[in-house]
Amino acid sequence: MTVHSFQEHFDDLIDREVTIEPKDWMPDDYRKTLIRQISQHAHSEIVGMLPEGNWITRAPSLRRKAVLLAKVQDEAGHGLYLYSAAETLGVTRDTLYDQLHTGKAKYSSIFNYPTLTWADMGAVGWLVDGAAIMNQVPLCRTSYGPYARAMVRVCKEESFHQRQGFEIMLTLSKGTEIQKKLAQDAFNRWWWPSLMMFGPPDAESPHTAQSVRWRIKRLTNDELRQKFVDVTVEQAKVLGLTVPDKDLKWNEERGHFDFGVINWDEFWNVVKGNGPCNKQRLETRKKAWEEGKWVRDAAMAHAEKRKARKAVKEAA
Ligand code: BYC
Repeated sequence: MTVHSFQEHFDDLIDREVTIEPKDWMPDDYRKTLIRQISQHAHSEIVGMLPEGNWITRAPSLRRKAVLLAKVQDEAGHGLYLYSAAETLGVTRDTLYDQLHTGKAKYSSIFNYPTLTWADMGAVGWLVDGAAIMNQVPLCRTSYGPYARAMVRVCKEESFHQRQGFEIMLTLSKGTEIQKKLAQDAFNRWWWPSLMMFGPPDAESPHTAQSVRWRIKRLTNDELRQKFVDVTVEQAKVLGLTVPDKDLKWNEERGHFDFGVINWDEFWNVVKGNGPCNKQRLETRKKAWEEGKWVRDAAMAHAEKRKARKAVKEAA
């Protein structure tokens, strides 16, 4: 086949919604876009463990502690599936870790905000995992097979995460006046950063149009953000909490909620590394990597020993 016919075959698979697999020919830019998105997604899962990990020792009951521990552990698992999916595109895990630890790679802006009270565990589960599911359910049909398959399991677990967050918010909002205040305060602080998670407006998103054409993204940033607002506003009513947006209004004609202007300067400032916790997150991540070196070395030495023992046995 000529490059031209490889390209035609690839386009045909995309048009017919046949997944692209690791050994299939793919345009360089498609591969690069996937490595960028999947690795950023993996880094987000790993850094996303930090704001919640911070609360494991301070959870208000043994049940809450066990649930939070399980959730944070799931996130480690999601990161690992995603790094594996990225590796199928020819990049090594060491390269990806290096990009994260040297600050070259991006991860979701949301994890650069602090978790100040227990109610933040509710708000993170409800809003951050809620936004994550909204973004990730369509990715179960993304055009690259290993990414799509990883997303199926991730979404099942995210759905449990979202419900545990909602349940914390429900308990607090039906509790004492102080608990209700904590829930509203957490909602006020996490609402806008959650809307930013979907990325810049479509008109200012350099990658959306091409990614939609390649069926990597099935919906645009603005479409997903709108779906999230519509669903979450109704959930806030159940909780009896007020959405911190004076411009929020049902628009009969559009059949959607209109909402206020997002502070995109804040978003870009956080993405560029100047959010409230960027430095702390990266330092914590690097420290964990350095302090975990002996575990990695021991695992490698063990694997080498087993390999050598097997070789001796086979030779005998
Ligand atoms: N934060 O052209 P655009 C989770 C960057 S983990 C930081 O729209 P794209 C969870 C973007 O990378 C949540 N940067 O890009 C874990 C690009 O910069 P580069 C993570 C952002 O890729 C633990 C530039 O802005 N989810 O759920 O078409 C606990 C222009 O943007 C952000 C995923 O990663 C942001 N929020 O669309 C709880 C999902 N937004 O790369 C929960 C998979 C944009 O050119 N990713 N940027 O330097 C995606 O769906 C897409 O990559 C995005 C962005 C919608 C995020």
